[in-house]
Amino acid sequence: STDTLHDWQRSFIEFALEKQVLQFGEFTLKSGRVSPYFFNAGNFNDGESQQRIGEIYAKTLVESDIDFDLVFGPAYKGIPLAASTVFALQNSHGQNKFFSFNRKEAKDHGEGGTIVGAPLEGNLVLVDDVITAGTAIKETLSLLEAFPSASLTAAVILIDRQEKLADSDLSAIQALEQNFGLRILPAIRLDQIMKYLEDNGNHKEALIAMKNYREQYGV
Ligand code: OMP
Repeated sequence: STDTLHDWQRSFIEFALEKQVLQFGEFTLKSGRVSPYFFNAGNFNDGESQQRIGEIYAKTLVESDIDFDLVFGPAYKGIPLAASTVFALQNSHGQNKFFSFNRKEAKDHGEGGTIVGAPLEGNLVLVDDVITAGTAIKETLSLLEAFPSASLTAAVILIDRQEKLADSDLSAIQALEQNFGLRILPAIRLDQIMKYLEDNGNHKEALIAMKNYREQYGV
């Protein structure tokens, strides 16, 4: 619920601030909305970051009890995420899972095909960084239509921005769950980040801007 913030979530938010993954300012999103904060997972650019986010994806999956065989990382940003996730699943949970990812450009020589890694079959989960309107996840869903023996059961993401879609009162997550029967598992939600900032007392101006933003676009 809104007010619970686990220690690991607090410590992850602190780490995201330290790595300048979580940034405050003025950012134009893919959706066109101008946001007072941005989560740039590309700044998770070292070994410690990969270890920590891999652990978070793995923990979120293990605690969800979702049954899956393969972790799919959509190109480009999902590729290291999938690798870190399967590493953490093996290393910390003794669960050996497959992983694969797509190429953005199809290859017509060598091994061919658009998928690298394990074949896309069975129950798979996808890993991605942030959800705003769900556009990135929908793109992956349509890519997976070419693989009828693969069934996508869930998507794990680091941050749920908890935004309303432009044309409805549903959040991106609610719409994906209703329209595609897809479970979306966020490690951390915007309301939890705001709770952290509230408790912490730093970034007061950013918090005010985030409250306004959330009033306008939030669910
Ligand atoms: P949707 O595809 O609309 O769900 O937006 C999520 C994507 O937007 C992410 O995968 C990023 O490419 C980008 N993004 C961020 O990385 N961080 C943010 O805080 C916000 C966005 C965004 O543009 O909405």
